[in-house]
Amino acid sequence: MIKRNFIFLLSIFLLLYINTTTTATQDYIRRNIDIDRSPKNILIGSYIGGRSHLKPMLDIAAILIERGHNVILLTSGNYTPSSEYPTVKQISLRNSLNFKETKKLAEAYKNDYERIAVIIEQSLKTYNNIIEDYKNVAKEYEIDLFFCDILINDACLDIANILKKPVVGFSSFFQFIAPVSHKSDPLFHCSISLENESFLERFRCMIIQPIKMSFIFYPLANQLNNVRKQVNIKPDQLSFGNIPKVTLALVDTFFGFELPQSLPPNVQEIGPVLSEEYPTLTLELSDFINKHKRVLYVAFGTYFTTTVENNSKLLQSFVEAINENIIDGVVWALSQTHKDDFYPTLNLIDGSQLQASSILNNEHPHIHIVKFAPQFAVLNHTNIKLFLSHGGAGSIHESLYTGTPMLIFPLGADQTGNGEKLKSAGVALTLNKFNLDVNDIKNKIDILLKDEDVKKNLKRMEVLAKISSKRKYRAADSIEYILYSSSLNEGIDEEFLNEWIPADVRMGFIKRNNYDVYGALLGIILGFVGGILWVTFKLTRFIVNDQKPKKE
Ligand SMILES: *[C@@H]1O[C@H](CO)[C@@H](O)[C@H](O)[C@H]1NC(C)=O
Ligand SMILES: *[C@@H]1O[C@H](CO)[C@@H](O)[C@H](O)[C@H]1NC(C)=O
Ligand SMILES: *[C@H]1O[C@@H](CO)[C@H](O)[C@@H](O)[C@@H]1NC(C)=O
Repeated sequence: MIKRNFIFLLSIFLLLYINTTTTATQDYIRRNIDIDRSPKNILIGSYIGGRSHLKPMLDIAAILIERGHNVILLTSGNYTPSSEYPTVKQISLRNSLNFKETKKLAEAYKNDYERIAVIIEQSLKTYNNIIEDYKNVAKEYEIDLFFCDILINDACLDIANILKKPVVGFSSFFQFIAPVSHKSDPLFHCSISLENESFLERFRCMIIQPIKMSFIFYPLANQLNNVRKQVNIKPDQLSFGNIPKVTLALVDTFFGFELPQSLPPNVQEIGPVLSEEYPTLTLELSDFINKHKRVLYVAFGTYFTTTVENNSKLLQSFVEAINENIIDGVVWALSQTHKDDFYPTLNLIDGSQLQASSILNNEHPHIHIVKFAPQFAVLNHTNIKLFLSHGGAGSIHESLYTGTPMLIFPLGADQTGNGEKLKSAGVALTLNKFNLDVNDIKNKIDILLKDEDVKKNLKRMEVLAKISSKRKYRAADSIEYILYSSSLNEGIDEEFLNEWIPADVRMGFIKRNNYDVYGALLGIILGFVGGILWVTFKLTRFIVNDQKPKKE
C-alpha cells in the first residue's frame, strides 16, 4: 500500500518537473491588439451645453482625438472648452437657449417635469435654425458619427437619422435611456425603486403618472412634428419620455450608485467619466484647508441657485455648526449665488447676531467664501470631511471617487433621485428641499461625520468609482467600433449593429412579451375548463331529470 502511494507521488513529481522544464524553454511573443484605424470626423451636439454638462463627453472625445480622430463640438452657451480641451473645435449654435428668459418662465411651475417641458417648448422655437446649423456643420466637416447629448436634443438625433449616420446617445440618467418597470424617479413623482411599493403606488406610477405627463408632453410632440414638417423631416417621437432612437447609448453612471438593472448590449454604463488631470488648489484655499481639520465644502454646481431664505439658513447653520464644534471650517463656492442673495443679518440660536456681509467678505476666520473652487482638488484634500451638494451627477462622481460623504440639497432635475440613490447606498443624507431647517442641517452634518457605516460604505464606493472610471476607454472603443462598422457598410442600414441590438426591439409589443402565446394558452385552459363545466352541467341536469318522477 505504502509502496503504491510512493510510486504515485513520484510520478506526480516527475510530471510537474517535466512540465516546468518544458515551459521554461518556451518563448513568448506579444498578442497584437491593434485595429484598423483611419481618422474619422465626429460631431458632439448638446443643446443645453455648459461646462459641467459637457465635460464627460469631452473627456471621451479627448481619447478619440488622441487616437487620431477629429472632434467638432456644436453647442449653445458661452462655455468655451478651448482652455481645457484645446484639440476640440467648437462651433456655436446660432440660436441657443435664452437661459434667463427660460428660467423665469420655468419658475412659474412647481413640478420639475413641467419645467423641462418649458425648456423643450423654448427649444422648438429655434428647431429649424438648429437643424440648419447641424446640416451645415455635417456637410462642411464630412461628419461620420453624431455623438448627441440626449437631453432636449431632438435636432441632433433627427439630423443623424436623416443623414443615415450612426448616432451615439449620451446621458448620466438611466431613466432617459433605458427605463425599466421596477424603477422610477422623483422627477416623475415616484420613488427610485418600486420594489417594495404597494399595489396602489405601483398602479399610480405605472399608469396614472404617465397619463398625467402625457397631457403635457403629447402636445409638445405634436408641436415638434409640425416644425419637423417645415424642414421635411418625417414625424417621429419626442425623445423625452421615450427610448431615444440611437445606435448606441452611453450612460455616465455606475451600478452601486445607480440601482442595478439589466441592459441590452447597445446600452452601456461607462461612468463615472472623470478627467485625467484636475486643476490644483489655489494658495489661498490650500492655506485655509490646511489650517482646519474638519472642513465642510459647499457648492451647487454651475447653474443652480436657491432662495434668499434658504441661503441664509444654510449660512446660519454653518456658523452654529462651527460654534458647536461639529465642524471647524467651511469652504463655500458661491458660483451663481451672489452676495446679496442673503438676508443682511443672521439671528443665531444663542440670541447673538451676525452680519452676513462680513462673512461673505471673508472676515470670519473659519468660513472661506470663493466664487469658484477647483472642486476635485478640494474634495481630494484629506481635511475636507463632507460635501454639501445639490446632487448633480458630476459632483457626485467626484465626491465618491475621493471618498467624501455628502449632504444633498436637491435643487431640481435628477438631483432628488440622485440624493435617494446615495442615501440607499449609505453614503449620504438629504435635506428637505421645501422645508430647510437649521437644526436638521447641523444634526445631519454631525451624523455624517461620525457614522462608522457611512465610512465603510464610502470605502466600497470609492473603489467602485475608481475601477469604473477606466470605462471611458471602453466608451471610446465602442464609438470606434461603430465608426469602423459603419465604414465597412458605407453608412448604416436596417441591419446595422444587429450584433448588439436585441431582437425584442424589432418584435413589437405583443410578440416581444409572447402575449399571443400566453393568450392562446389562456384560451385553451378556458376552453378546457368551460368544456368540463358544460359536461358537468349537462350530466347533472340529465341525472336530476332522470330522478324526477316522470309525469304520466
Ligand atoms: C425591499 O425589501 C427587501 C426585503 O426587506 C430588501 O431586501 C430590499 O433591499 C428592499 N428594496 C429597496 C429598494 O428598498
Ligand atoms: C489627490 O490626492 C492624492 C493623495 O493625497 C494625490 O496624490 C493627488 O495628486 C491628488 N490629486 C489632485 C487632483 O488633487
Ligand atoms: C427653499 O426656500 C423655500 C422658501 O423660500 C422654497 O419654497 C423652497 O422651494 C426652497 N428650496 C429650494 C430647493 O430651492
